[in-house]
Amino acid sequence: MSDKPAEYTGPERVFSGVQPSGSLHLGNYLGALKKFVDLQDDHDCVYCIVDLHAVTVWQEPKELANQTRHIAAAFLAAGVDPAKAIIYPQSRVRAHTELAWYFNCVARIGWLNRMTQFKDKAGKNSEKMSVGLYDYPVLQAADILTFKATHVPVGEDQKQHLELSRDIAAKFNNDFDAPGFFPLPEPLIKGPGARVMSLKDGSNKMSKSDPSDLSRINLTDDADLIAKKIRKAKSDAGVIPEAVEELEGRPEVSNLVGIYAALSGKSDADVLTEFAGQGFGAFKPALAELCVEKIAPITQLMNRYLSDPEEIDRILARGADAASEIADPIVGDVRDIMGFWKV
Ligand code: AQP
Repeated sequence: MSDKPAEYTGPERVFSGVQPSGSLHLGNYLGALKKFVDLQDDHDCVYCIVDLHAVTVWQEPKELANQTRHIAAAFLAAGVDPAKAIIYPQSRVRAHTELAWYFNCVARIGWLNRMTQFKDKAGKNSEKMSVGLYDYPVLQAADILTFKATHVPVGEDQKQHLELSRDIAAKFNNDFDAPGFFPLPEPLIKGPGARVMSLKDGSNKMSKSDPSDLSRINLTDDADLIAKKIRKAKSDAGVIPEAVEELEGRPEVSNLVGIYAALSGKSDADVLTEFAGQGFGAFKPALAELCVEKIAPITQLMNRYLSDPEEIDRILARGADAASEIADPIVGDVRDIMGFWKV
């Protein structure tokens, strides 16, 4: 019998990432950023701007560094505090790509073939997509496990990728007789805002890459634009129902109620009690007002941070050093476990 512990017994750590692939929207804020802030006081947190993931689709080289600063500004404006959490760009920490290669040799092609996000993003053009887009979930597993992160706050759309990270961790531990070396990371998905849907189609998630800007509320939108987008959001001819069960079959209404609930910190049921029987002519202005109240201070702060890019760069460089200090020894241990030559 092995004397190694069968399960991971190391410290807990939180890791998550956001791509610098466009302006952040309300879904990114509620599904990720807001959770990042809630966790930073009593957890060891690492928050990464995943620029290596962003380049799985074309990114304009002249824009990429600024997009990274933009996401850093959004983190800071949303309340992520670099004194409490590590914030850094993924491309500055080499451990991500090195571990991703080792994991490429652990993960099975059949596992990746089942990933629905690749199918959604590639559509009928999968043959023309980059190999990186296909391999994205393996890099994501490396992102998480290069810190031995135990908890990953993400939106609902990332659930399947997190399951793959767990499978890769378990197979690595098993194949290399290293029980408990990697933790099996737990997704932190539950809670309001885990799945914010498009304002134009309640069956699609709100997304940066949706061609219609009216489908999302960007963290950079001003009050007038937010009000316009909510006014034009798809709803239906009915009124706000009394009970949560009555939202069934009304995806757009359910989404608007969910957004109100997530932003106000109330439950869906409480929002329904407040607005039951009212039409969208009354509900939408209330929702627009709440959105502006919550988003405008973040936008203002983001602009303030963006006016001092050198300060953002200092924060990111310090974060990258701190991240490497944790990640490099873990990847060094992986090399030893796999038996690579060393002097
Ligand atoms: N609609 C959403 N509701 C809740 N959470 C969401 N997230 C994304 N969309 C929603 C969460 O935001 C975090 C960062 O996401 P990302 O930028 O790394 O990539 P993504 O999930 O691919 O976001 P987008 O907007 O859909 O980008 P594109 O269009 O480029 O693919 C993640 O935790 C994600 O779950």
